[in-house]
Amino acid sequence: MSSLILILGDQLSSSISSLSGADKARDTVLMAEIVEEATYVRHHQKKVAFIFSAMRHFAKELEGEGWRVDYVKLDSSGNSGSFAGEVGRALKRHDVARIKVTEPGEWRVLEMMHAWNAAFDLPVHILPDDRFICSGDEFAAWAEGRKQFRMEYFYREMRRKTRLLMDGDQPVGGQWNFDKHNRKPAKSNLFMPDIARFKPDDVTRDVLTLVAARFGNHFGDLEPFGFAVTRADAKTAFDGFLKHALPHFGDYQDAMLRDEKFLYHAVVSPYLNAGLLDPIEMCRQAEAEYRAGRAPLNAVEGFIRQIIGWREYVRGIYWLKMPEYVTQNYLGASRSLPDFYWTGETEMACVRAAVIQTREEAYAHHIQRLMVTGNFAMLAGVDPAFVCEWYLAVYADAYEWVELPNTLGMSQFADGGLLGSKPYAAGGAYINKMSDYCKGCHYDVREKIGERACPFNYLYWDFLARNKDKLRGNQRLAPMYRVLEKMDEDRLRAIVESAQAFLDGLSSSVGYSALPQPTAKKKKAASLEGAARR
Ligand code: FAD
Ligand code: DLZ
Ligand code: SF4
Repeated sequence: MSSLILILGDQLSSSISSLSGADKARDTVLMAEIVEEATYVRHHQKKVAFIFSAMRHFAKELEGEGWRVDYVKLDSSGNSGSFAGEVGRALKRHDVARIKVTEPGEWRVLEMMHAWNAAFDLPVHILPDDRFICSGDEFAAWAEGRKQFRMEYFYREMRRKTRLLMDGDQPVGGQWNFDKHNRKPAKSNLFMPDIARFKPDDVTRDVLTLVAARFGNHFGDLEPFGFAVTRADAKTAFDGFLKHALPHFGDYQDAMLRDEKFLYHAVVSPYLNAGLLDPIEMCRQAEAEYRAGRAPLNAVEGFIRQIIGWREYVRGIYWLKMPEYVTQNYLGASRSLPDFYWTGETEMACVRAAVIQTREEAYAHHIQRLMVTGNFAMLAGVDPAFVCEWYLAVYADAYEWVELPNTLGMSQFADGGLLGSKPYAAGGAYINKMSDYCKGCHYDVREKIGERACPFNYLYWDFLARNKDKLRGNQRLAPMYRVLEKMDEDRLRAIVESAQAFLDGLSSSVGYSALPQPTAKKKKAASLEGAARR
């Protein structure tokens, strides 16, 4: 039976399940550049260029391996601009008996696919995405009966399953987690490796011209463009990380430096999430560095935990809890996203650095996302729908399955503690300890109240006071609530007034053309409608 095999822009792996068992002589692969995918949130220009260029290179690789690939460019005549439209058009070009596709990473796209059987009157085979270690069913079985989910316990299961860093049935080194050896503040005189950057070839140059013309009003700098767009170059980038950065990965995982955008991070998430790199292969390579004595256990364990622990855990939660998950707003936050998330125009040096680097690179490392932009949004009470939309649009590695639990759950506590045990809320002291941002800031991190006080300081206490009913019972926040309860009334009033004055001064005018449309609310409504229909 001949098949039309649809391969999506984040399924660029030659081992993808939709290709396994397929017949090169009979089947046709369909890949399509889709305007709806680039604009349902208005993705960063670099992200769109990365995906289109990586798709074009992957299509060529498949053709080189003997596959028949029907590739629809964004500006191909008749391109309908949607997945359903392109599948429909392809079915007129090819005489096939069924449609095959690996399950998509987003619930939104899976919903579309569920309608195709009726729309095209053909069987639609949606195959599991076996690039992940834990299937949806396996995660659901693990989650069954647990009141709270904790990544640490899930991670141990994944270690046992993959046999990574195991000595028999025991973890190498006698512990599952070496985090207490990690998380040192970085010093600016440390040697920081450069990340690999790749010169755009002709294919990428064509894509850059296209993206500039069609998506030039999206957030983000398109050039200089240095992403790897092939598996070979992505592997080169990862090999560079293993050699130069992995040994310090754990030590400086939570550090931030003004002039170092990447520190010792791998900067491979766009490649991994698009399918250019394989998670298990990466972890085995990292383990080999430890076994060969080239990287310490705390670094290698920490790295492997991010991939087989956090990455798999957030995906499990996404599929377990969608579509309701997207509507969660436990703290009832309702503020609009301040404009400086798009412009970088703020006196807060830490936020400015994170936003400007995001605009330039479509990348910020985890602690910038969590403890700077995420922390600020939560303290300020920004509606999580707007926060999620921002994170989904601006990062080259962002797809809803990974972005949503990280943003809504981990960083905004909007799921009320399902994903993590406490809100990642912190005042300026934390940022000052882990970074060198505060030295050059307009605000004074030591000041708690008043115009020059660090906004994170008064917003932190204002957040705890404002959300007392919901958070007072959280054991991990109990010491902070004891401090709050003992706080002098006048001081608390002054804190709340400082917070109010600062928040009142924020502008959320959504005032220039590069700003995405506020689709988050519509998305929420659509999700609920979809859920109600089923
Ligand atoms: P490293 O720090 O070098 O870590 C290595 C790898 O571990 C990463 O490439 C990534 O694949 C994986 N990893 C680490 N932490 C996580 C995590 N919490 N969840 C999933 N994978 C993880 N990651 C995304 O891939 N896409 C997103 O859209 C995304 N959105 C985020 C939003 C917020 C608010 C926060 C706090 C985190 C988000 N993350 C997201 C997780 C993390 O910040 C990125 O994976 C990481 O910064 C990618 O950079 P890196 O490759 O240098 O990672
Ligand atoms: C993110 C993205 C973009 C910008 N463009 C395309 C595209 O043109 N064609 C395509 O197949 N995929 C694209 N993607 C990735 C999809 O949005 C992604 O496959 C779904 O969100 C499911 O994870
Ligand atoms: Fe950020 Fe406050 Fe430090 Fe300024 S003083 S960089 S706002 S933490």
